[in-house]
Order: sequence, then C-alpha cells, then structure tokens
Amino acid sequence: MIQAVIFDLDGVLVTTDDSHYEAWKQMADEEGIPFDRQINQRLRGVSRMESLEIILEKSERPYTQDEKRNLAERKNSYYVALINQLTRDALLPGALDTVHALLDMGIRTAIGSSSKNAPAILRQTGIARLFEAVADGNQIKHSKPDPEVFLLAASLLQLPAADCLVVEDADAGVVAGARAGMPVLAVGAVAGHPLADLSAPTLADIDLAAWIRDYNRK
Ligand code: B16
Ligand code: MG
Repeated sequence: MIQAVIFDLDGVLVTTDDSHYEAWKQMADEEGIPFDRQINQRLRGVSRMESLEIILEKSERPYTQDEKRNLAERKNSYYVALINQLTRDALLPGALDTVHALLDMGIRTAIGSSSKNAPAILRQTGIARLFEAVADGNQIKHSKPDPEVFLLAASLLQLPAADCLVVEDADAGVVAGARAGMPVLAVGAVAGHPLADLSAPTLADIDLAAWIRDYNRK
C-alpha cells in the first residue's frame, strides 16, 4: 500500500533544471569547453562533481583535483545567484495541486533530491512546509542512480520502501527509485521509461492521487 510520495525536486517540482544548465554553460564557456543541452541531459539527478566529470569529457586538457573543486564551486556560485531569485513562479505545472491533493487524502510527502541546494530551493519557493521529510545531497554518500537518497527519505518517514512512490524526471532517478524497490512515476523527458510504473509529461497531466487510490484498492 502506498503511504507516501517522495518527490525529486529539480525538474519535477521546480524549474531549476534550466538554472543548472545556465550555470554550467557559463563555466564551460569561460573554460572553452563545448557544452550543450544534449550533454546537460546526462547531468540530471547526478551529483555536482559527477556532473563536472561528464562536462570535462570534452575538455582538451586534464584538470587537477584542486582545479576541479574550483570549477565546481564557481558553477555553484553562478547557480546560487540564479536560485536566489526564484519565486513560486518556478514551480512546475501541477506540482502544487498534486502535493495538496495527496496531503488531503492522507498520503505523506517527502523530498528525495541529489542537490545540496535543496533546502534553499524549498525555502525560496515557499513549499518547505509541505514536506514531512527532506533527503538531499547534503546527507548522502552516493548520488542517483544509487537508491541511497530515496531509502533515506523512506527511513525518515519510518516507512518500508515499497510503501513509497517516487516521482522522477531523470534516468538516474528512475533507476534509483526502481533499485530502492519503490513504484516510480516518470515525468518529462523520461516519461515512458521501461523501469517506470507510470508516466506523464508533467504532474498536471496525471491525477496521481486517484492513481494511488486505485493502486491501494487492489
Ligand atoms: P547541487 P535533483 C539534482 O537535483 C540535479 O538534477 C542535478 O543536475 C544536480 O547536479 C544535482 O542535483 C546536484 O545539485 O549542485 O545543487 O548540489 O534532480 O536530484 O533534485
Ligand atoms: Mg530531477
């Protein structure tokens, strides 16, 4: 029986995926490293340092560990400047309505995000109080596709993994949810993912509360 929904943040509830792209693009341009939206797709859901390694695949020279740390910090400073300007307008279609509908029917809600900036994003968009538990990049050792962040969210809720449904927009996140043994709703570019239990273009295109009601009746 599904008792909780664990939402990914970036690309599921908020449009911060575009801010990640803008910040990495600025850093890559400054370094003369080719970077485009296609490469950016591979960064969804993976940690900051792993994202940097993917970008550096196109670099003409090797970077030392110190230089890599500096590049990642520089990107993060660009990203933080962008998310400091976020408002509720950054919430994705259907996000708020879905969370409210779930809470109304007694389904518990949590966040499972790879981002170390998740607490700031939740505060900035005014949605922090809607989630009982937050598992994010500050608390985990292994980023998605490792299931750690979702298993942590389930343990914060004190629920078995199978009772938590994951909502994800990234291949790494869908794989992480499936590895955690959780049903997965895939949205956005990964809608139709073979490991997902259900899919939708956005949260506005699916009545998740009704789907869970049916699932729990079976
Ligand atoms: P940060 P999610 C992920 O958030 C992003 O999708 C990914 O692009 C980013 O590299 C990662 O967070 C780490 O973010 O640099 O802010 O710690 O989709 O798991 O909510
Ligand atoms: Mg995401």
